[in-house]
Amino acid sequence: MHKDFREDAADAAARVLDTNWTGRYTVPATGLYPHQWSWDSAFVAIGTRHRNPRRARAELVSLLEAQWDDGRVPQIVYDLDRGDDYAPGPDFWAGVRGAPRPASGLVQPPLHAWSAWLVHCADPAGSTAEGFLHRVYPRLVRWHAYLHDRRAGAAGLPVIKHPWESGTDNSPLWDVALERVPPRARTPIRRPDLQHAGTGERPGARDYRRYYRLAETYRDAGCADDVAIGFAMVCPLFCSVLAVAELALGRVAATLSAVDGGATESDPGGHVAAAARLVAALDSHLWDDELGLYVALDDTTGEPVGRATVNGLVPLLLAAAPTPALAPGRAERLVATLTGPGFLGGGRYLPSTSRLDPAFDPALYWRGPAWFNMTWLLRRAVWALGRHDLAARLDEQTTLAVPERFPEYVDPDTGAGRGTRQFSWSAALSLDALL
Ligand code: 2M8
Repeated sequence: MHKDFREDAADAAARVLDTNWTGRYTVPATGLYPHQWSWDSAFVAIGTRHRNPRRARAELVSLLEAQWDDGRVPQIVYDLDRGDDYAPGPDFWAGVRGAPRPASGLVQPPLHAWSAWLVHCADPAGSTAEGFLHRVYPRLVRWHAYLHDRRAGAAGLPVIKHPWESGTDNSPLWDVALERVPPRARTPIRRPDLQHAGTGERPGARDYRRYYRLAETYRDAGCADDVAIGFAMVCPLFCSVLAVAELALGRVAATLSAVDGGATESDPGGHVAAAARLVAALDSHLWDDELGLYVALDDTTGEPVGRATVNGLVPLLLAAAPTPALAPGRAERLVATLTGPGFLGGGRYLPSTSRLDPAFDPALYWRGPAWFNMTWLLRRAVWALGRHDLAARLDEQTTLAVPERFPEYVDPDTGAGRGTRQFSWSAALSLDALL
């Protein structure tokens, strides 16, 4: 990419992030998503750290201040002034105990420790002066403990209780389990989202009835995790991100021990051991040899979900980690799948669902379009493996960001923007890729 183009694009990305910054956190998009979202903030901080590390730290601190008593970090932290602009809103979750702020009872992929480590590394002096790692470390430990302890499934991997928790809401990975959920909810369903994105680009009414029903059932059980609500899935993206986050937390712990001579109770080895356990369980339970990637597992039935999605490629992030690494041969197979006809070999950009899957739809949200966060995750993985050719190929999506006005996602063949525009993580991760 030409230097002037890079600088202009980085400036444009930074402007999106400035516009979406509320003073405490960054909304994913001003119209469609007017509150704070959990993994969006983690991605946003990764981009913001380059231009404004103090704000990147504030982004993560504000999210972690909404952590529940039981350790969970909520999917959404609501802005009460915008209560009706997104559904379900704060009223839906009101009355559930344990949340210090109005928030959803669900969670999202645990990228935060990794983000915190990257944010610290961008400005170690400012971070140390603010005591950033000291502030976030205990909260991140409790967050991971919540997932390991309260969300433990039969395979020794954490389960998600709702498709929203995967971050990939209508991925085909959840279709069969979702079919078992009655498509009826007591709460009237409102769809303010459809004022900001086309109906063909958002989950449909059938999905929403089940999303509400599940969320209602979980809420009515007090968001207790020992109550079966009819949906408990193990997601390869969620689990591998947790393993990467544990490795990052190990680095945070080692840094804290070094600066204060062990005064902070931190346990670098424990985090690496937790990551190793996750990787071993992922390798034993989620690998699909026919598809050549990792799949989801239905914790209720014990059945694997043999669908090829980008979620199943994300464990490639663990292939180059010094310890623990994936089982022998897996990295090569994942790269072959990534470059094969279902993904990069079949079209220009990285689709969220394999082009060979019967549900593939280039316009429909997580069932085909190319997302900037998935491309960023895979780019990190192939770069770490020394596959700079593939990293350059994945970088091609970044060139779409400015002309398409930082879209939520793009058509994986034409690159045409889809969903909402001026979307924060598309801007943040483009900024990260451009600098
Ligand atoms: C989408 O999810 C929300 C529910 O959390 C929705 O569809 O309304 C997903 O793309 C999710 O990954 C993302 O965090 C969220 C906000 O950008 O939007």
